[in-house]
Amino acid sequence: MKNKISKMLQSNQVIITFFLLKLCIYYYLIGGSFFSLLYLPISAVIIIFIFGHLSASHRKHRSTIFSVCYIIISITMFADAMYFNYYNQTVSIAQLWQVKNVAKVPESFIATFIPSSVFLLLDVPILISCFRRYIRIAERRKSGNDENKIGRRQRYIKAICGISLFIIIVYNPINSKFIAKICSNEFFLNHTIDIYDETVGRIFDTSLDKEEVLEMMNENVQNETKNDLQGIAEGRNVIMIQVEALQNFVINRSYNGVELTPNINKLIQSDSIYFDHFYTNVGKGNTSDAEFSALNSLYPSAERESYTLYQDNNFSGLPWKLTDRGYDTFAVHGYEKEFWNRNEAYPNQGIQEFYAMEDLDDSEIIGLGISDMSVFSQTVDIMKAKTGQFFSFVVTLTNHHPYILDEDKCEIPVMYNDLESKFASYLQTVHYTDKAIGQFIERLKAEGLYDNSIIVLYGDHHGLNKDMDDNDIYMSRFIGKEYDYDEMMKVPMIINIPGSGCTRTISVTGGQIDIYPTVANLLNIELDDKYVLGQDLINAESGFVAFTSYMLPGSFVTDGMMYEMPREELFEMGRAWDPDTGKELTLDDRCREYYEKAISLKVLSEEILEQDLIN
Ligand code: GP9
Ligand code: MN
Repeated sequence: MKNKISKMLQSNQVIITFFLLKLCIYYYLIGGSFFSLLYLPISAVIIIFIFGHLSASHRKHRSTIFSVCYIIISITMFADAMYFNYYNQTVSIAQLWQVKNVAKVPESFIATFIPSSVFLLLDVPILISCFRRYIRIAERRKSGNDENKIGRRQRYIKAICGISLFIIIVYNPINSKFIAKICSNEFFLNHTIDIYDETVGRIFDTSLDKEEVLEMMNENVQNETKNDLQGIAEGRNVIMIQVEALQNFVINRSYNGVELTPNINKLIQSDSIYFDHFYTNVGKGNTSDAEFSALNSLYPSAERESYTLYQDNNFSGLPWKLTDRGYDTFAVHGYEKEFWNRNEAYPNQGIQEFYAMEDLDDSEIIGLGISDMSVFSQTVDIMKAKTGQFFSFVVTLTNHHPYILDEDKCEIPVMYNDLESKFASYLQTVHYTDKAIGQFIERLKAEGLYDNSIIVLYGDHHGLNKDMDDNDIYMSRFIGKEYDYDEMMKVPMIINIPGSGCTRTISVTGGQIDIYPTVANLLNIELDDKYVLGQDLINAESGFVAFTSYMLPGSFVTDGMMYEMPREELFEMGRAWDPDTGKELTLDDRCREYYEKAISLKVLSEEILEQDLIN
């Protein structure tokens, strides 16, 4: 028996079977579709080709070379599976930086982990030892017979042919959409292209010239001519609150008889403009990208956090405009200064002071950092010390994945069906954050800081990923329709102007990209900068938001239509639907135009940032 097993482990069939099994698991974990059936044999051929070449070679260190290759392949597959679970995309070498950030949020990392992805690593020691045995036996068989010249030549010819074919496919000289689709999905082709793009490709990147950028701006950015509510809040303090993972579905809703966000709801009811078709447009820098977009009206990079990529760029967004008008500008966040590179990025964003965990009283910690209640209370103390007008930017944290809250603070009675779910934990932390916001507003009133301010409050991104933690099941039950991107990407935006008598709901489509121009109109700030990609939503007749993360570039939402770009990156294979009713829409010319606009806006923002065009 022992002998049999040992023999089996020395055969190349076993090694190949392991390869195939691993590929099946891999393609399943990265959203296996009908097309995976096509990618799988291609990956199998490539992996068998590498294995075959190495085993036939007479190189001294071939076992070591194979081991290193196989470890790299396996780790990349594992990273892809994890990353796909969160972002709906495979990983790029541009995101190697994320390892550092992930290490700082271990609870979120563990909560994102899919147990079956372990299978992508488990076979590594077995397979490496199989390969070593296989080589040893093969060597013994040859016993001293050096590879002859013909054999070697044949092996080299095969290798050259294989590599050439691979390069031709990657290069795709006939520009075939079918090949392009394979290249963006098949493991080896996808990662080779990514490595090329991020290294050599960057050197040869041809950028648009300034005139072309401006022309694209004219074609793709809406220009409003009306001036409703212009200057209604001129000269007031600006209190901007970016709420961690606040989704729109909790607004004006009760759960098991308890109002989820009573304080935000109360705020909406008087002197507030509530934007109920408002979406997150973050890139890979999540929270920090929501900040970046809201402050500058630019789309963040689709690759990594813009706060690092463009930390030294020139900006002229909202904090700068207010600085020019004599405001004190400061940000408060209950986590480490250097997370998302905020400490380096804020000065060029026009934020003069940054109060982070290191500067604040950190005696009350919940989850990742200082509790929202404590952060808000300390923010009021900072405001009180200001003698002139201020712009305060508070970024909350308690409602952060995986939504951990001490039992004595959990006030939502969870129904039997939702027990132990991430959905229920989320409701608890949302309710807590809402309470903290309520206390903050009361405190502002008590300190005489409320009446002469405007409050801009919005969510940064989703809290419940539709593809994780069975969120789709719990959410679909709660919202009474299929939990799709239209609800996942929707966050609330509220602008409260105390004493204005202005209470309304605006349903035109908008996103974080529109915050700066919308607030600028209320404060009577002229948008003299050329590079503003959003629009004032109060005076807008229609709206548009492009997505780059969670939904692939090319995806968008506009009034009455949402479109999801498929992984195959072919417009025709995407899907469009009415974000309100869920009704499927045809992929007509209008939809294609919007898809092209979404791509143009992404390119435009990249050009503005890469070329540092803002003065
Ligand atoms: C940490 C906070 C959370 O500083 O911004 O970031 P997120 O994980 O949501 O991007
Ligand atoms: Mn966040």
